[in-house]
Amino acid sequence: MEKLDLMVSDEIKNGLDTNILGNRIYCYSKTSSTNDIATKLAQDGASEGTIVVAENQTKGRGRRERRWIAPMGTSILMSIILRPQINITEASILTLMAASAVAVSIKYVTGITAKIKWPNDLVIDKKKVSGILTEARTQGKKISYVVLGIGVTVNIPENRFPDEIRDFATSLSMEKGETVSRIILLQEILRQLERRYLSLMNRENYELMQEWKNLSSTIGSRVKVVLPKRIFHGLAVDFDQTGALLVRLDENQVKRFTAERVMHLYHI
Ligand code: BT5
Repeated sequence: MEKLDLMVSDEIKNGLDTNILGNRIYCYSKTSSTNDIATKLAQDGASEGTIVVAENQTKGRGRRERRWIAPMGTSILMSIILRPQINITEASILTLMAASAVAVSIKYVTGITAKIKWPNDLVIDKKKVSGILTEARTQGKKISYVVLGIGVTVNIPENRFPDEIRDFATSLSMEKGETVSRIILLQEILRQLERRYLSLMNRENYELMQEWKNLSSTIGSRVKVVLPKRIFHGLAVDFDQTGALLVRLDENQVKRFTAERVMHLYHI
């Protein structure tokens, strides 16, 4: 019989060779949102690298309080506490770093190519398979902690795919045609993330940005950028060093968009 892939602390620790990420692991079969639990832990002084993992969330969320949907036991639902020595203006680089780490891990574990759709989605042939939610608490201009929330849809078969997301989402098992080990993928994500996090703390931002650009599906795409009160169309041409998107508008002027201002980005 196939071994059940349960997200329990002992399984996650078994063979995990990271130094920081996963040094404390909290696992829940059901919780509100792993980001909420991690935020509470961070406020109470939890150390960098503490992670919170759940099989099910009753209030799983994305940006702007949008819902994150993940049937019980199907996904990686994880939040990681970081205490980086960077300014708040640099916080969005953490999202990019996490997106690269997840894309590289998916490739390594499954062989599947996932691309990064700016700012925080991972897509396989335009269908979303993962989303990242970065939430930071600041003290002055400095960050006191960051909670990096990562959702990856791993094992949902076609016939169990929730109707709400069926048209634009996919799972790794659907793409691969077989079940994928969530534990192995989660461990790889922690490994890849730690490597990039240490590089970032060593100020090796340039390499991270290059990698991220190479993994991006947004650069070179025609895009529709939806802000709260305006919509822009153009060609996504580049990112700047803060991770903001540069779009050559149809009127030919280049406009810079930050993730905080953009409600939706469509590749058209
Ligand atoms: C995100 O937001 O993509 C970030 C998602 C982060 C989820 C993780 S799970 C662990 C941690 N704890 C949490 O509570 N959250 C984090 P955003 O870019 O706003 O995208 C949200 C949109 O993605 C929704 O409005 C849906 O359209 C779509 N969506 C929801 N569930 C999805 C799924 N399983 N697969 C693909 N798309 C989904």
